[in-house]
Amino acid sequence: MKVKLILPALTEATSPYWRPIKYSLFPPLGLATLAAYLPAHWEADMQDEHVETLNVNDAPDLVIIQVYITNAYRAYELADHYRARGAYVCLGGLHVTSLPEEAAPHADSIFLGPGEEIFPQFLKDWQAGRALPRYASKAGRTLVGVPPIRRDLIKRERYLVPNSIVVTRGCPHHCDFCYKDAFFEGGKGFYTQTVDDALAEIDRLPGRHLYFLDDHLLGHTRFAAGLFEGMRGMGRLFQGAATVDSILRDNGLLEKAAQAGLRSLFVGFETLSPVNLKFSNKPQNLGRDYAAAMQRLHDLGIMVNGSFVFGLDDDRPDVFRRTVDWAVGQGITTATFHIATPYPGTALFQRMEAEGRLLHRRWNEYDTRTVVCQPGPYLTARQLKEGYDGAYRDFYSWTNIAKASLVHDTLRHQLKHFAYAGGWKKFEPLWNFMIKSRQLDSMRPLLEAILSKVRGKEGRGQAPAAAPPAGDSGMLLPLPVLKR
Ligand code: B12
Ligand code: SF4
Repeated sequence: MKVKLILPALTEATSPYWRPIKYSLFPPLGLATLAAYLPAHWEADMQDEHVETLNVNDAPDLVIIQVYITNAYRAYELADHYRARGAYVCLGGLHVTSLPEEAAPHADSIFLGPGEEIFPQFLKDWQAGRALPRYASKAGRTLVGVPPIRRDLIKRERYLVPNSIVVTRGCPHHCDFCYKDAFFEGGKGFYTQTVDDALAEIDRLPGRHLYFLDDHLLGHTRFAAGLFEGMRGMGRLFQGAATVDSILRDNGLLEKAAQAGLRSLFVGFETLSPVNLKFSNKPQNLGRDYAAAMQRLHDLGIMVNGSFVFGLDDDRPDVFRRTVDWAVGQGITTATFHIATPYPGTALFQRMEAEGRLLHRRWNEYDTRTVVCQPGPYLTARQLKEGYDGAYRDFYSWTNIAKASLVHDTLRHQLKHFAYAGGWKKFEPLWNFMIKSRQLDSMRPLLEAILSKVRGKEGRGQAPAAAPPAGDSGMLLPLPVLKR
C-alpha cells in the first residue's frame, strides 16, 4: 500500500514576501505523528511543499493532507488532483476542524480535531472497506501509549530545527482569538504525555537542540516539573512557549526549566492594554507585571521572543510606537507582531462576523500580516497595516537591536542578543543561500559554536548546575515561531 502525506504550502510561497527561512524551520510534526499509525509494511512518503517541490505525478493509494487556514486552497487543489487520479484522500487539521463543510467536497474522509484516536480508527475502517466520510475526535483523548513519531520520514537536512517536539496538547486557557477551543471542542482541551514517554522521545532525538512547539510548556506544573527534572543532566538546550502568569509563579518551575536547558521562551504578551486583555478573554495576563516577568527570565539567562497583536479594539494610532518602545526597553530579543486575525471557529471570528466586520473570507490572506477585518473605533485598516509594517521595521532597526541589547547587564548577554536578533532578521540572503545550497543543516553546529550559553544572575560566577559537555553552547537563535 502506498501512502502519501502532504503539507501543502501557503499562497505566500509564490509572493515577494516569502521568507524561505521561516518555513524551513520545522518539519511537519503532525503528519509524522499520524504516519506512526500506518502498518509498518506500507510504503509512506511525506512531502512538505514549503521545502521541496511536490511530485504530483505519482499514484498513491491513500493521501493524507494537513490543512491550515493559509494553505487551505492549495490543500483542496491537491486533494482534487489526487482524487481525480483515483487515490483515497483524507483531509484534516485546524482549518478542516473549523470549516468541515468547506473541506468535505474535496475529500473522501475529513477529520476534526487531533488525529491520535480517529486516524487509527479510520485505518481500521478503511482496510475493512467501510471508511466513514467524517471522523471527529471527542471523548477519550489521550497521549498515553501513542506510538513513536515517524521521524525517519523527516528530511532533516532541509530544516534548521528538525528536532521540534510536542509533549502536551492544547492549553488550560481560553483566549478568544486562539485556535485552541475550536480545535479541541467536544473533548479535553489540555492533556500531556507521560513524563517517561516524553523523556524517551527526547532521548531519540540526535544533537542537543530541541524546540518544544507546545502551546504552553509550563501549563501543567506537575508534568513540567517531572519533565525538567528528567532532562536535567541530559545536556539539552531548548526553546518553548509559556504564559506571563506561569513565568511569574514562584514555584521553582522556571528555575527547573532553566537548569534543564531552557534558553529562550516565546511569551504571549499580546497587548499592553488591560481593556484589550479583558475583551480577548485573557485574564491570565490581566494585572500581571510584564516587566517583572521579563526580569525573571533575564535573571535565569532565558531570552524572550515576545508576541504582540495589533488591531484589537482598544488600540489607537500610538499603539505601534508604544509597543515597540516597551519591547526594546525591556530587552526583548525577538518580537513577533500580528495583525489581529479572526480564525473561523473562534469566539473572535463569531464576534467579528456578528458585527459585520469581516472584510472578506480569502483564507490565504488570513496570515496575520494582512488586515482581514475592520479594526476597532480608533484605527483605520490603513493605519493598522502601516503601523504593523512600521513596528517590524522599527523593532529590527540596528539602532533598536543595539538599544535592546544594552538592556542586559553583562557584555556576553548584550553581544548575544545583538547577534541573535541581527542574525534572524538581517541576513536573509545568507539564509536563502544556505537553503538553496542545501546547507541549512550545517548552520546548526556553526550557530552552536558562535552562540555560547547565556547565563543569567543565577549562573554568574558559579559553576553551572549540571556540568555541560565540552564546548557548551547553544543554538540559541530565538526562532520566532508565529504561534498566534
Ligand atoms: C510550528 C507551527 C508553525 C510552523 C510550521 C508548521 C509545520 N511545519 O507544520 C511555521 C512557523 C512555518 C508556521 C507558520 C504559520 N502558522 Co503556524 N503553528 C505552528 C504551531 C506552533 C505548532 C504546529 C504543530 O506542529 N503542532 C503539533 C502537531 C502534532 O499537531 P498538528 O500539526 O496540529 O497535527 C495534529 C492535528 O492537527 C491532526 N491533523 C493534522 N492534519 C491532519 C490530517 C489528517 C488526515 C488527520 C487524520 C489528522 C490531521 O492530527 C495531528 C496529530 O494530532 C501551531 C500551534 C499549534 N499548537 O498547533 C501554529 C498554528 C498552526 N499556526 C498558525 C498560523 C496562522 C500560521 C501562519 C499563517 C502564521 C503567520 N503569521 O505566518 C503561518 C502559515 C503556515 C502555513 N503553512 O500555512 C495557526 C493556525 C490557525 C488555523 N486556524 O489554521 C496556529 C494554530 C497558531 C495559532 N494559535 O493561531 N506555523
Ligand atoms: S493564546 Fe496561548 S494562552 Fe491563550 S488559549 Fe491560546 S495557547 Fe493558550
